[in-house]
Amino acid sequence: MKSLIPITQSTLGELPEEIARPSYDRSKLTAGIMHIGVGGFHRSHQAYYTDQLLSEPGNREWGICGVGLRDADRKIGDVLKQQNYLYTLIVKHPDGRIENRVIGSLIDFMLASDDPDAVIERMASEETRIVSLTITEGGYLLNPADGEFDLDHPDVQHDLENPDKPRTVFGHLAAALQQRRELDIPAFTIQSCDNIQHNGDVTRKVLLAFAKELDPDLADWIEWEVSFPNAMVDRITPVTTPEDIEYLQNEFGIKDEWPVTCEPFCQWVIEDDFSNGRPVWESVGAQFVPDVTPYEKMKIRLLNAGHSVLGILGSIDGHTTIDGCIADPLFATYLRRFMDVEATPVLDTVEGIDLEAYKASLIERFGNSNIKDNLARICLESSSKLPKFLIPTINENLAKGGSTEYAALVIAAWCYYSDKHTSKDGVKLEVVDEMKDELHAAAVATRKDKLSFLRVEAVFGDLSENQVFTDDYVRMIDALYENPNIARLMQALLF
Ligand code: CS2
Repeated sequence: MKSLIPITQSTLGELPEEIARPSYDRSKLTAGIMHIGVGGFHRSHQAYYTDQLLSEPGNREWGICGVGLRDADRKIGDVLKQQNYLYTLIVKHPDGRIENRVIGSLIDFMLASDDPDAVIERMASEETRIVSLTITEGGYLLNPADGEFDLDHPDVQHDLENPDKPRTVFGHLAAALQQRRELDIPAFTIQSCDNIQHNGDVTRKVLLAFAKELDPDLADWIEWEVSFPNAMVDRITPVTTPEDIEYLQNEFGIKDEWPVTCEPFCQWVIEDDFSNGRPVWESVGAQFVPDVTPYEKMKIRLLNAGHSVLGILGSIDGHTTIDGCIADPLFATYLRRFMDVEATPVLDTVEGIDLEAYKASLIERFGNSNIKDNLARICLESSSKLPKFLIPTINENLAKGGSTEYAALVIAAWCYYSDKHTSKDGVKLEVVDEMKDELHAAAVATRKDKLSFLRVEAVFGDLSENQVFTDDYVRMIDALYENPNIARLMQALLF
């Protein structure tokens, strides 16, 4: 058998012709960007845009140094290092066409749990001009009930007591900014790439809350000197599977231990507010706008919430992927109805944005049968996602007398899911959620108190006190616990 070509800088020239690869000299790049949270999404999105930009003349200062904060990131760091930080982006079109491209914008990786000092020092260095983040919705340590930073979180307390040996993102950012301030080095921009409305504003609020506790002068300096541009980010990126690795081996004889697969669609809408320069990402398709609010709200309330609707209902029905749900007319119709009747009426209409076309394009993207986006990924950490994606739509509809029953069924189904950890047919569902135990206990208690799940205030706020909502919800809980045939309940709402 022919031996496989490992992906490394020195073997790029041996790759089959149809694999695109960096045309630029990577040895000349410097890392103007440090990125915390190098998962699939960062690699299919920001690193992809940046790779395209580096293919244009100039821009050499905008390479990316990845940062992992947790010991669990060690493995990815080792794989990346062994591949000289190169990896293959496998873009799968709905018609079956596949484009493969080796991405070269990542040029280094540091593991903070090994040596936080080195990470802080590099962040504090003049070369670093942007620190970007994909730390997931839960990574901002917000208390969903009041939206404030959770200063009592054990890791935050640790960082306040040991500012030189931080564990959290915010501890690292504050320590690095403190050094810059002392050395009179201009602040870097902090650029959130997470699915949170006003992700920049949220990051600012959280970092300031942390810094105020640490050193009020530093907090003042951050307030003046650091920019936190809001942004909407979008590209569906399923979890990498062994099949993705085998595909590259079998089709091209390439050994890439951590490729990433994604859809062709890609969007990045950013507020142009950078304190220390920025890449001209607009020359490779990003949009810079004065106010990103309508874009991010539209995306989070339709795409991300739509994913959660399918993820939770679909898992109970026995579906396993998003495209599998969309191929089922009941699920496709339900999703569209939720979007039209509940999500859209509480979105602002914005000139230049055609919501009808956007919704239609989402159904098409979700239906891409070459993207096997597992419902398990979608349901991961639902307790951090639903307060951002779905619950605001419910609250806003309740405030103006709008419909909430399509969403109520999702919450009732989530209670059932958290209680049983199985589909309607008893097939096990793996639950990965920081609040798994609490949600399970609250869901189990439904037998005694039908609102017990809704009373998890950290997720639902005061939703359990709204009778319009609870009437629907209790009706659905009764029906589900009597017979978990979710399709029947979806049908009853639709027709
Ligand atoms: C998904 C997102 O995490 C989720 O539940 O909705 O990861 C989604 O695929 C991306 O935001 C697409 O841009």
